Amino acid sequence: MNQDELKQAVARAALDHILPHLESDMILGIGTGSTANCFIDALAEVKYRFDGAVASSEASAERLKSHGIPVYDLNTVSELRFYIDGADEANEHLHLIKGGGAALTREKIVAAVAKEFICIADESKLVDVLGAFPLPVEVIPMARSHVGRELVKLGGDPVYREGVVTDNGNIILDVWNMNILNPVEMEQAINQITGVVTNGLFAMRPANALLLGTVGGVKTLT
Ligand code: ABF
Repeated sequence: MNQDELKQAVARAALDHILPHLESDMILGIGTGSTANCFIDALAEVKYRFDGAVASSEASAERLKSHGIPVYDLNTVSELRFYIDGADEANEHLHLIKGGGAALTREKIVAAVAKEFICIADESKLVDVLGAFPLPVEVIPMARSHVGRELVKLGGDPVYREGVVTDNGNIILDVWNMNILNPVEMEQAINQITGVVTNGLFAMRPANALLLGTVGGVKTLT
């Protein structure tokens, strides 16, 4: 199986996971990225079995709409039973690094609302220690240099992601060389820096289930 096939397999497994719970008035939280795209395409097959979705990015909203799936503003929705999204790295505690696609803030908001966060990824994303993937941090543009200096004090090497403006009008710093042994503490420490909007560590609110596409089949970690 190649990586695309693993993504499709894991997307299909996530659909199987939620299928028995779908209800006609249910709204789903849907993430961003190539694995989430596989899930959106699979979800289209059962679009009459739920009401619609909240998307974590404009790109995913467009993809959902192209399949005829209604997209709602999160402020009009009181409950999300499921949030299905990918990740850039995951550990066995279901702590994640997300935000390679620059949608981390909206992803974190949707994850905060959702009852159950199902993370879908191919097995290459599972690591012992988070941080080989550069940690994305969304920053208010005028705070870029200040936040960069503070991230250096935390042990990282921040790099400005050139040419990228988030859906919220902010910039991204990618922090290299972080060996994240305590993800909850690191998430909190970065959040404390003035000018940081969000960081891509999902440890205070980890995934509830991690579905991993492997050559031997889909493995579920909870
Ligand atoms: C989003 O998409 C992100 O948080 C993460 O950056 C990325 C994973 O993308 P892919 O599924 O394409 O590897 O979920």
